[in-house]
Amino acid sequence: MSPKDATAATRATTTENLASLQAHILAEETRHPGASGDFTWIVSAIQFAGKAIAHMVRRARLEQVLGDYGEENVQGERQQHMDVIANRIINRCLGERASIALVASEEDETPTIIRTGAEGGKYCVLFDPLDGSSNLDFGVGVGTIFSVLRNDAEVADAEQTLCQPGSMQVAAGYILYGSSTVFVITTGNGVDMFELDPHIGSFLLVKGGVRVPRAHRVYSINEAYRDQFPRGYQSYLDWAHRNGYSSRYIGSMVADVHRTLLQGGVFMYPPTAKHRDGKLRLLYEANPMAMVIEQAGGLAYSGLERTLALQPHRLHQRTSVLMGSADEVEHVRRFMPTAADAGFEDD
Ligand code: P6P
Repeated sequence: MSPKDATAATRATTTENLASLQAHILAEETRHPGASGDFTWIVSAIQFAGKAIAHMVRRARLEQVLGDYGEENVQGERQQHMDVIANRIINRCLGERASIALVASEEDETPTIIRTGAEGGKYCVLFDPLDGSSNLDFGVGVGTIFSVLRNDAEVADAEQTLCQPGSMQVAAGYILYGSSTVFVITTGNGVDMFELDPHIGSFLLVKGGVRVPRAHRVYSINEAYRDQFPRGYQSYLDWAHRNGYSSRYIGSMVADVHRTLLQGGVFMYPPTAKHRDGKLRLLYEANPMAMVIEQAGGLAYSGLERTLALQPHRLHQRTSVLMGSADEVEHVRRFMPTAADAGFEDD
C-alpha cells in the first residue's frame, strides 16, 4: 500500500463516523427543542426487542421453537411458536416504558392499555411482532414492523385512539432478520438504515437518507392469484410481461419491501377472492411501510387512495397494497382509471 493509500485508509478509520442507532436518535432528538427524551426511550426499547428477537430467530431450530404453536390468532391464522415468543419479547421491552399509553399487536385481539394520557401516556406503539414467520422453517427473511402514534387522551376508546390515518405516525420502520439484522426507521425526516453488529451488540448506521430508485423493472406479487386480481392489476401484469420486467416474490412483506426500498420496483398485494380488501393489515403493516417508502421518495397506494390518507375504523382491518418506486407505481396506476379497475366499487 502506498503512503498515500495508507494515509487515506487511516483517515477513514479515524474520521468515518461510527454512529449507533442510540446516538443517531439522540442526535435527532436535539433537532426538536421541546423533546423530552421519551420518544428516544421508546425507540431504544424497540431496538432492544429487535436484538432479543434476532437472537431467538437465529437459534429457533436449535431451541426447537419452529413451527406451529397450535393456536389461531385474532386473524384466524395458525400462530407460529416464534410469533408468540416475539410478541412476548416486544410487550415486555415496551411494557413499563414511561410515556407509552397503548401497545397493539397483530397477535392480540385488543390493545393493551399501559397508562392514560393523564398518567403520562404520550405515545401508542403498534407492531407485527414477526411478519412472515411461517417462512422461518425455510430460513427466509422475516421481520418486525412497528408504528408509533401520539396518544389522543381525548379519545376514551383504546381501539379508536389507534385508528389514526398513517400520516399521523411520528415514527415507523421495521427490523429484518435476514442474512444480517437490519433496522430501518423514519421519524418523518428521511429514512435511515442500521445493521446489527453482533460482536458489540449495537445497530450501526450503514446508510443515512435512503432513497428508493425512481424506476426498476421488477414487480413483486403472488401471481398464483392472478385470475382473482381486479382487472387493472391483470392488465398491468400483461403490460409488464411485454416490457421486459422481472418478477421477485419472497412471500415475506418485510423482505419484499426492503428489497424494493433498496433496489426499486413495485410491491403489490391486491384484493383477492379470499381477501376482498387485500390481505395486509393497514395499521401495523401497510401504514408503517408506506411511511418508509414515501419518506424515501417512493409512492404507496391502497386502490386509488394514498395509503397514509386512509381513515382506519378497526384495529385489525386489512387493505390492498401498492408501493415502491414512483415511476413503477405510476405505471400500475395507469391501468386503474376507475375504482372498479383497482377492485373497489365504483362510487
Ligand atoms: P401470500 C406473510 O404471511 C404475509 O402476511 C406477508 O408477510 C406477505 O407479504 C404475505 O402475507 C404473503 O401472502 O398469500 O402471498 O402467501
